[in-house]
Amino acid sequence: VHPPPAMGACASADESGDAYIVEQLPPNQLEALYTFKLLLLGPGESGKSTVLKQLKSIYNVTPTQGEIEECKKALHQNTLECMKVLCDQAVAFDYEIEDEELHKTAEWLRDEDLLYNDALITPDQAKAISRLFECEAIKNTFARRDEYWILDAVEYYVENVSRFAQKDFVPDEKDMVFCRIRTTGKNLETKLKGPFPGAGEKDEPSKITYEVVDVGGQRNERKKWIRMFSDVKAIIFLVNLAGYNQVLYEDKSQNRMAEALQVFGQITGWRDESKKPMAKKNVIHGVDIFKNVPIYLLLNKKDLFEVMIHKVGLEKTFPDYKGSSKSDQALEFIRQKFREKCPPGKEVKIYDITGVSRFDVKNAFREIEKDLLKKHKPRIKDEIKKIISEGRKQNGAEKGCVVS
Ligand SMILES: Nc1nc2c(ncn2[C@@H]2O[C@H](COP(=O)(O)OP(=O)(O)O)[C@@H](O)[C@H]2O)c(=O)[nH]1
Ligand SMILES: [Mg+2]
Repeated sequence: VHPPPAMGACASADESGDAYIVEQLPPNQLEALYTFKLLLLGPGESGKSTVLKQLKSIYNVTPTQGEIEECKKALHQNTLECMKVLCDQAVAFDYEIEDEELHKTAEWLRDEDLLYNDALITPDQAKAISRLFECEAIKNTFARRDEYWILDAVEYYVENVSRFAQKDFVPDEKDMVFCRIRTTGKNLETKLKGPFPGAGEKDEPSKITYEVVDVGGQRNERKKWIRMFSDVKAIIFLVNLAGYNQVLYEDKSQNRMAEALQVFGQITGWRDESKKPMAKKNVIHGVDIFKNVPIYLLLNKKDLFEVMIHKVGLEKTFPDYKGSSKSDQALEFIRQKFREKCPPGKEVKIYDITGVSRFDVKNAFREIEKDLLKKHKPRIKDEIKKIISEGRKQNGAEKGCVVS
């Protein structure tokens, strides 16, 4: 519903008349046209929630008291969970913890109920955890982290555990980024509003809005993705680069990058032509809805990847890799693997980032924004024209003048 254009508008059906009427569009209507619903997709732990946290910080959405409290609890739980995994795994690897005190700490951490009672770590427990992390058995276990599942931020949690355990501890921005809360159940839609990029033309609003949907990534959450598909203006697909050397949380026998490639192929609508009848069954129904939706691929956790690639070659997961252990060569190989999971004609823009770095997320998002505007502008301009012409007709009818 638009206000009637100002007097004389029905006489000026030329370009300048359009611009004139555009200025009469209420700002909220123009802003609504420049509202983009973005879907964050990717397997569990690829970094969707981390990227969203960074975007919130970039768009000055301050965390609520509830979120800060939730983060505090999560940091304690994350630390305990990591330590529990390490202690269990040390036993599985037959690494003996000789020191009696440390052994006791390890037994406490291995208790099945540890993660169910939401207990916060005390300062004494924090000290014990730090000591335990430094002992031979746990060090050796940690060195073999590619053989079992563990959260990626282990070191951050252990390094900061004594701070977390302080009575008056309040998580800072970095803690907020590093805490890991599994996204389950409801999908989290976040509104981000910022200044419109660039100089701003007559038919552009002063603000641009993003509605970012962060969905659960684990296998059991993926069925819900399909319901989020309507009205999506872009998909941001996250992949954990370090996943070439890691296994899944929900299936310890599955390599994380293999899983990411498969899910990515489902989203782009790629079909394995060599297995036509089979492939159809495996495809999430409805991905064709994404045919015209731009997909941006964020290869995340570059920090971990760059360290890892010097220790474990890409050929471990991709026997066809013939390149060196240089990270840019390996990275290009991975990019190519993902490009190959796009159906012919589907272009995907790829950025590699360290999601825990605000700077990286900001830069990548600026590029995405630029591209998104370029892609959607023709459609938005058409919609504006439609609104104007309807406004004219309405105005003409009201005034009794005929507009061609
Ligand atoms: N080292 C490192 N850790 C990251 C990066 N991005 C995310 N993480 C960690 O990976 C874990 C999973 O991230 P999260 O955003 O919750 O993944 P989601 O399941 O896709 O939402 C968290 O512990 C993050 O702190 C990164 O770029 N580097
Ligand atoms: Mg999440």
